Formats: sequence, structure tokens, C-alpha cells
Amino acid sequence: MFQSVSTYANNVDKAMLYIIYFSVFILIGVTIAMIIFAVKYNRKSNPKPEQIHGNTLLEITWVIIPTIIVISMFYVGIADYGVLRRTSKIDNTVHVLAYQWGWQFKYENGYQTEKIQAPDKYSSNYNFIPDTVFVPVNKVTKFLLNSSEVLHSFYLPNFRIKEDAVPKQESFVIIIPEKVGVWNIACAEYCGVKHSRMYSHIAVLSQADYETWFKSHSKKEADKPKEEIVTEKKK
Ligand SMILES: [Cu+2]
Repeated sequence: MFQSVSTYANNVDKAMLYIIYFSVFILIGVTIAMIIFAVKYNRKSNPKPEQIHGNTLLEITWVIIPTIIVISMFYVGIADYGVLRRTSKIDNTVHVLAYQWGWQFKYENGYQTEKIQAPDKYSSNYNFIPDTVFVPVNKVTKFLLNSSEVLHSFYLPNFRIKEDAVPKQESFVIIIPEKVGVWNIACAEYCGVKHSRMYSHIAVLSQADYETWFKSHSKKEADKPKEEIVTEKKK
């Protein structure tokens, strides 16, 4: 139904649909009951209103049923949250530094992308996306997040993931991509005038492609502006 690229993302969608189904069911139920009562107990047929006090069975029912529904929603929501907080069996770690305005990525081999400013609103290369982060498919990738000045939020819409990048504090988020492809990264925390330009890409590569990329981008290579060439081509 939705375009998602990991099991986690699919489960988030399922949890959302589960909540929507209940909400729609309750909305329709309440509306129908309201109309029936309004017609049945109108002023004409009931000129003298009667006050009803206490009905133990009814009260227990309207406490227990909604409680079960809400707890089940909580369970559906929390069931997969552990995936994001996982700390063992990490295959790949990428340091992400959020800055005004862009994302800088540093890999385990020492390779680090340049801090490139997103183009201004009226510039000719408006659609230029400064940087791409490369990750392998079907592997556990941990992003360690940090910010250089203000709050940002690392947002991967296709992965249904959003995590704050806080200055002087490290946060993290975990993904296990299941599809090869290029997806968007955005900032989801208003962080200044070029907040809306804080786009990047996440490229999920096959294991072989990733290894080739990883080897060719060692620390020594980092001095060469290879990354810029790659992203320039994508325009
Ligand atoms: Cu930001």
C-alpha cells in the first residue's frame, strides 16, 4: 500500500492502519448512535425528560472495552520499537553531523563527506542535493547523530524514522534496509532559514556494490572531492 523499504517501516504502517480502523469504526458507531438517540428520544415523544442514575454493567463495559483497545494500540506501536533501540549485532556505523544547513557523514573507514551548503532558493541549481549516505542492504546500520549548533531531526520518510540530532549529545537510530535504491533524507525540526533545503539522499547498495564503494572511499581518498562528483551526476 505504501512505499516503504524495511520491515520496520511496514510494521509502522500496519500499526497506523490498525489505529485508523479503530478510529473510523468508533467514529461511525458514535455517529450512528447519536442519530438514533436524537430521533428516538426527541422532545415530542418524550416531553418529560427522565434522569437515569447508575448502571454497573454498562459502566464496567465502557471502561474495560476502551482500555483493551488502547492497550492493544500501545502494544502494536511498541512491538517493533525495540528494533530502533537495538545495540547488539551492528554491522555498520555511520556518524551523522547535522549542521546549518546540511548533513555530514563519516564512515568507519574514516571517509567523511564535505560540509556543503544547500543552494539558495532562487539559485539556478536549486534542486541540487548536496550529499548522499551509502549503506548496505539487509545489514544493520546504526546512525550516530550529533548536531553542531541547533536542534535538527534526521528524517527518513521511507523508513518511517525520525530522530533528533542534539548539540553536545549523541543520539542514535538503527535501520535494516531491505530494498536497494535511493531515498530521501530531510530535516524534521525547524532549524533556521534554510531548514527546508536540508535534503540529502540515502543510497541502499547491494552488499557487493557497498564493499566496492567502501574500499574506494578510504580515508586517503577523502581528500579528493569524489562525493561531489557522484552527487553532481545525479542532478
Ligand atoms: Cu535542520
